[in-house]
Amino acid sequence: MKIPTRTVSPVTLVILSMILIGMPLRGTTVRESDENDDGVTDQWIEVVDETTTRIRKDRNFDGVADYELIYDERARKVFESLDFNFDGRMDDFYYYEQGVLARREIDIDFDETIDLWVYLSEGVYISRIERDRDGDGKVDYVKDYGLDEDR
Ligand SMILES: [Ca+2]
Ligand SMILES: [Ca+2]
Ligand SMILES: [Ca+2]
Ligand SMILES: [Ca+2]
Repeated sequence: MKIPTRTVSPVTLVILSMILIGMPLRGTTVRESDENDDGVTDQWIEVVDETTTRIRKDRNFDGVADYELIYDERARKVFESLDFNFDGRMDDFYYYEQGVLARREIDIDFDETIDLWVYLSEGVYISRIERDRDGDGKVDYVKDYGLDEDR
């Protein structure tokens, strides 16, 4: 639970605390929609808290969400994930810092363990690649890219 403190006076803060203590925690609000009008929900927008909103989508309309996006109060991406092969399990993950893509993690063989980590600078330049080539969950190959190189 976060209370904005920058512009809040002490009195307001006390009142806010009383309200928060006195009220049961409200559940998250989920807004559902049916983008392809087939009668089955395929998009969920969930306000998790003041700083976090989560969108989930069912891109192939099989009833199972296969895309997730989390963004912050300034509409900057925080996290994104994708079920590339539509088996119901996410396998492609995007981690953002200040809204800029910093790292991507991919489960190449869809066995629910990450095989490839890609680190980016400025959101586009690959700075480092890590691989787990034998599938034991541990990195066994690392490639660092010089900052002067294009890729
Ligand atoms: Ca639908
Ligand atoms: Ca789906
Ligand atoms: Ca998958
Ligand atoms: Ca894997």
